[in-house]
Amino acid sequence: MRRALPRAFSTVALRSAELKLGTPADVPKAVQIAALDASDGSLTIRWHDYDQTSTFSSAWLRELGSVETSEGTSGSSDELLPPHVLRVSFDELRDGSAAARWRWIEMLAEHGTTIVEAVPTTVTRSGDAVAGIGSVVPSPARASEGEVVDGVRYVAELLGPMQPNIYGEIFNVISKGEKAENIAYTSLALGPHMDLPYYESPAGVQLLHCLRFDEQVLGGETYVIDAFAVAEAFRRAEPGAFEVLASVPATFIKDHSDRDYPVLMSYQRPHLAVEPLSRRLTGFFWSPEFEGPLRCEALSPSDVEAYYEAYRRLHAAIDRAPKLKFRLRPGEMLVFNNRRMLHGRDSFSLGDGGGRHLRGGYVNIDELSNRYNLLRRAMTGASSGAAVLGNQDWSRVGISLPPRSTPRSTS
Ligand SMILES: O=C(O)CCC(=O)C(=O)O
Ligand SMILES: [Fe+2]
Repeated sequence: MRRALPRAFSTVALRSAELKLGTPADVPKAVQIAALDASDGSLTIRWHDYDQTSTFSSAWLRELGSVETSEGTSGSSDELLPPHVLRVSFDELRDGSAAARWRWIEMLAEHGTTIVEAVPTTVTRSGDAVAGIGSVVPSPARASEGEVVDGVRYVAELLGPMQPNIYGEIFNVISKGEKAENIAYTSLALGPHMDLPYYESPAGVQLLHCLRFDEQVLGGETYVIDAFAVAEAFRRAEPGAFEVLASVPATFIKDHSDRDYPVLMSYQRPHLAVEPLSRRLTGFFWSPEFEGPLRCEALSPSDVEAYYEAYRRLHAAIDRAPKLKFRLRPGEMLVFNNRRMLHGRDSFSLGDGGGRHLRGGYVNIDELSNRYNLLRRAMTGASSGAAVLGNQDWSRVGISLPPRSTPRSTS
């Protein structure tokens, strides 16, 4: 069932926005308005019990009251389209204008996938302040001019600090045969998945920099799928199965103690996270290679059966979903939102003396959210946007920030 949230403003909520000191617990149960005036694009309230007048701009009120439904995101039609991708050159990001950085981050936040072209293997840092937005884009580069850093780190840090993880901050995707700590480090096919699903905070943005992809290598194409679009189409087609996968906790597990950095991590949660009032989708967790048996004691045998039936259906829907596929070329870096897009790869054979080498890393999803919010406000003046971050934020858009200077109070 879908239910729209009320759009009316509660006087209590408006009053709470006026609290300069204190917390929501200090807001009285009932708040009365003595006089209202709506003119000049703003609303002025004289409070009954306070010797105070508050003015709220209509833009601020619109943001406070706006509730976006899932319709209108990609995937609103039953015919799913392949994900969008923005291609941008490394030089444009490095030396370019604020507009280039904003376009890249906006695309990443709103559509989930970008490719940065011609990224060098290592980058020498130089004063990296971007004209006009220097203060909202804290650049690590400015603190360490002249330092030589990995290309993955350089691009990652345009978004925020790298996310440490069990594969190290920067990892190499090379076929290692028997010694592989992960199926990704073989030449086998990888079905659609997210990385680090057994973390409380799975990888946010994933970067995969192609260092080598020889012509004789057969296969090995990388692809992405918009999991949120698939889930919305799945909900329309199979509402019952959707609800099962939004309520039964799956088990995500990584049990590998025989490695340099031993790991035993497990996390239970439903595949689909939904906000309980509107049932809007806020998160998608899917990584079949890292899923273990259901473990919830509260489940009955029929719940377990329903889970596996629903699982098979969603698995098939993901399989059918349109993929955006790339045979990455050396220098290209695929940068995508691991919380919203599933990714995978075709199997490959190296051919005669061929090699395939990707270098990867992650940035926490909160860093993308932060950078997107700041740039959006600096570039457009808006304080909420249409990002689908998959970060389990109940506002769906991932952000609902108070505008910079309103409301104003006069005593
Ligand atoms: O080899 C690829 O194209 C992707 C590997 C992968 O899934 C990963 O490193 O997370
Ligand atoms: Fe992966």
